[in-house]
Amino acid sequence: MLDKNKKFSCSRRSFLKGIAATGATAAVGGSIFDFKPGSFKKAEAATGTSAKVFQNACPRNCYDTCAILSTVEDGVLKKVTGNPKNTYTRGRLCAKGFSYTRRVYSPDRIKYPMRQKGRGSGNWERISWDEALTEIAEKILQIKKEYGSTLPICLNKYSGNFDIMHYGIEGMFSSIGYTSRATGTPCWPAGIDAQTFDMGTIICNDPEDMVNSKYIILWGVNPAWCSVHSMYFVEEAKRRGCKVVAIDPILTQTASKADLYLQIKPSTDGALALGMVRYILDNELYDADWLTQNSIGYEQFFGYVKNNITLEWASEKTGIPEIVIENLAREYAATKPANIWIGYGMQRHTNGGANVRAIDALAAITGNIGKSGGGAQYAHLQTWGFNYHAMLQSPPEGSKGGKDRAINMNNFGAEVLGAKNPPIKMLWIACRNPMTQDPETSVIKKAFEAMDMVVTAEQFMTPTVEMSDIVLPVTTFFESPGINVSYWHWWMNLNEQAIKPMYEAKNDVEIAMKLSAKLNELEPGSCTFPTSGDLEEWVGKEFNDNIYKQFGIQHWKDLKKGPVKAKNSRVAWKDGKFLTPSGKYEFWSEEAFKFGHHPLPVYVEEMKATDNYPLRCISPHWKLNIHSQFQNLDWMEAINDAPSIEIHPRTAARYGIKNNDNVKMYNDLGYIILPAKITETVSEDIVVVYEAWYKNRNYNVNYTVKAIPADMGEKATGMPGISFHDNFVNITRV
Ligand SMILES: Nc1nc2c(c(=O)[nH]1)N[C@H]1C(S)=C(S)[C@@H](COP(=O)(O)OP(=O)(O)OC[C@H]3O[C@@H](n4cnc5c(=O)[nH]c(N)nc54)[C@H](O)[C@@H]3O)O[C@H]1N2
Ligand SMILES: Nc1nc2c(c(=O)[nH]1)N[C@H]1C(S)=C(S)[C@@H](COP(=O)(O)OP(=O)(O)OC[C@H]3O[C@@H](n4cnc5c(=O)[nH]c(N)nc54)[C@H](O)[C@@H]3O)O[C@H]1N2
Ligand SMILES: [Mo]
Repeated sequence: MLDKNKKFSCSRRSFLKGIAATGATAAVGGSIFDFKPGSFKKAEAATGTSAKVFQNACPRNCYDTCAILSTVEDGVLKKVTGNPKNTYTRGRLCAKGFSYTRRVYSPDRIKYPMRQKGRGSGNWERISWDEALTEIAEKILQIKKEYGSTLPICLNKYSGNFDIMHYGIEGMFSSIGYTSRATGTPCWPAGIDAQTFDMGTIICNDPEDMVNSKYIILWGVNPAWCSVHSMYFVEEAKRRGCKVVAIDPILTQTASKADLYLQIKPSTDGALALGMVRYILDNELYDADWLTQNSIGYEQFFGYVKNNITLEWASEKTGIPEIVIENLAREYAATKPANIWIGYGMQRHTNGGANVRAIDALAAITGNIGKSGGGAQYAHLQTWGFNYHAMLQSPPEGSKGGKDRAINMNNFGAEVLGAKNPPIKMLWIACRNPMTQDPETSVIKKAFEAMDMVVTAEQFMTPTVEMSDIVLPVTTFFESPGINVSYWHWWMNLNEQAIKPMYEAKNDVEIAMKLSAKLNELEPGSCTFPTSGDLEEWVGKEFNDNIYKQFGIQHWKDLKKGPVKAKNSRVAWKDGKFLTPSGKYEFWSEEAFKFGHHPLPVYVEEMKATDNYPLRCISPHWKLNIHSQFQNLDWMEAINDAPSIEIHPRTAARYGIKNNDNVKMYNDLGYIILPAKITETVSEDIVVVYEAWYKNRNYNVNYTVKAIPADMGEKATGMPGISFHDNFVNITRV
């Protein structure tokens, strides 16, 4: 399924196209935690008579993809709350979600199209939509004429808005010809490939099923910040007698809620998993029946572990005492069902994929895969079988260039600068902030500087907009309709238009329509994207019978009554039918070998510190933003901590650094200066700087992060992932 679509160039497109084509979903069955939605009526009753309540859906790149109820009075968005009909969201939002009423009306919104005289100059002037579109369309046509194709035009779109309709941005690009596309994802690809080699694709249990677990390992994942609604199910499992273990180099808020916290040395998770496997083997605690019935290659895997892995070695690698590894292995193997949640944070390493394979193997040998309350949870795309009507557009007849050109999203700056025959001359940025989110910010900046034209469609004046020539104001999701599903839970939420678009803002799909009209006006036949259409009707065009069947609805408008949950299996791999070439769980994966990896889940050496750069900087996700979103709002600024660099007391003492001292963190790529926060929550060999964008603050860890690829990701997403956390630095007091 994934293989044949590998050529598709943009982020999740290969998956989505594959799912759209096959209508693929998981097998049937499953147990669901029963929630009584009593407070829903209260939410409606609380609204006055002139008030209307709308169904909305948070479209951010977040596990939780929340179902929202919004109250609108006299055309003004007054209140947002979680929709209690959704048994995952359970009537709650996160702090970011509750700030939406400010985000929509923020004085900082981009209100109308603007042109900047000199990138980075701040010298902006308001222009009309017609002027903006004319200038952009003329540039597209001029490039096509000069270079003989539209390949010099590059799209970089990713995760600012995961509404299904927003794949119309890719559609807009397909409809002008063959173009260059930022391909791959900075997010989760190494882990996807790992699970694809082991099981054939990614599928996880319904997170609501965690309540059935007796043992949960939260492995390199921080749901207390990054998936707040999941914590309810972790806590409920605990209440029912489950033990919770957290494994992370940082004592996170999640770890603080666990029964056991293991401060592992970064990038050594595979060693811990394999050490546990060794103990389980030696003590014959594995599930031999499951292995013989459902897997191939376990004999070779066991041979590898017996010959290469010792507990002593695992302990030395991970920094976790042998006795602790033994206890963990024994408890994990003996307590059924046991669930491992594998985070995205832990796979952002040069051996991240291999580490995920080792953890999968641990879950498999103990017979936990395919069980309610068990599993190796990573993600799923089983509810994404839409038509991709907005996305699937064809190039105009006679388009030159042959096919789209893939530009690695995870080395975007260098690849844009290096593109030849033809070079890249124009960028279109949507749902993205590469100037803060991508590695090697200084190289990204150079790439922007080298362009003839940069267009960014945005809501706020981000550092990426600052490096653009034209900015186009886009709507928030309250201002236009859409449809959202999650890569974690199994709900579908309709997003109704609740208020009129603010100022001159337009939805990205509407922008595509207007651009198409302008291109065809200037050169008839130059763009195949529809030039008009009703956005709500377009939502309807994303649905098909398979989706209706999966969610048990007759028509998409049924969703106006509230979110619905998929009816099919929410226990991954329950039927033991894996989507690997052999149809079994593959400890031995020929497919992995084809992609240049060892066929077995072996340990791959982690990257190590050097004399010049002796500290590893981990730059994970922050609680009060989602990447470059939310933190720019005044409401968030009011409650947020100032950004800092977190340092262990002993490390700080070694460098003569005290709390709040200004610290320069540097390597041969660049540096940043931040106040020190001395804390025992980080281990001695690391420093922590959260990835974030703060308005008007010179704070961006990615100035120091090199574009070092992760080991895996190419099979499923077209490009390897990125090792954000293999960033070696030094520090000094300034
Ligand atoms: N150092 C470091 N860097 C990282 C990471 C890390 O762990 N460490 N994590 C990485 C990960 S996992 C990810 S997913 C990426 C995320 O990086 P991005 O995909 O760039 O994500 P966001 O910053 O959430 O969104 C980008 C922009 O989309 C805009 N936007 C929102 N809605 C819309 C819309 O409807 N239309 C348009 N046109 N724009 C919209 C927002 O205002 C925002 O400025 O960052 C990566 N960067
Ligand atoms: N509040 C908030 N929520 C978010 C996001 C956000 O930015 N803010 N981003 C969303 C997105 S796009 C994503 S991808 C997810 C990310 O969700 P998570 O994966 O939960 O979050 P991260 O912060 O990327 O990483 C989780 C943990 O991995 C740890 N880690 C790093 N290296 C290692 C390692 O080698 N071994 C182990 N065991 N742990 C390691 C980090 O210390 C961190 O605590 O969250 C989503 N939700
Ligand atoms: Mo992500």
